[in-house]
Amino acid sequence: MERTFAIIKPNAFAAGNAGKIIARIYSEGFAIIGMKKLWLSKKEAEGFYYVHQERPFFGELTDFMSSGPCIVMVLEADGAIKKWRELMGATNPADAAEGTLRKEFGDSLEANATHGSDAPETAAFEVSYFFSGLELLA
Ligand code: 3AN
Repeated sequence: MERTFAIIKPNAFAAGNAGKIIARIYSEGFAIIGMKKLWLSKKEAEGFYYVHQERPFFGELTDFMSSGPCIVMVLEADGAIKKWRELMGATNPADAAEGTLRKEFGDSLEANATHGSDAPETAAFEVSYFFSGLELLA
């Protein structure tokens, strides 16, 4: 079993789509072993996205991620990292395949509804940024 880190981003939460996304996570066979609702501060969003700090969109991305509540989760499944990225779809909702979460719930490249770790090392960092071991209930 593998773990990955996921976010239901502020646009999807504000639009009332968190329930539909969570239902889809279960129907696709993931276990949700950690979950909480948070409103990130700008500083917390900057810390989470520090790998993108040199990118031109860093300021806008961290403004957006701290613009309202989101839901952070730890998902578990066989091959969870790749499986969750496939369910999310392409980063830009305009390029995302039919049936993916970003196609259905994404509004723009920035407000693309969901986040998912891209590799085991980033999953380990991202899980530990938001959750302690005690909060992960397998
Ligand atoms: P992914 O989340 O699919 O791994 P990354 O790691 O390339 O994509 O980008 C991190 C986040 O930054 C994305 N989720 C997206 O919302 C945002 N982002 C990526 N490229 C841009 C861009 N050109 N303009 C604004 N936001 C962007």
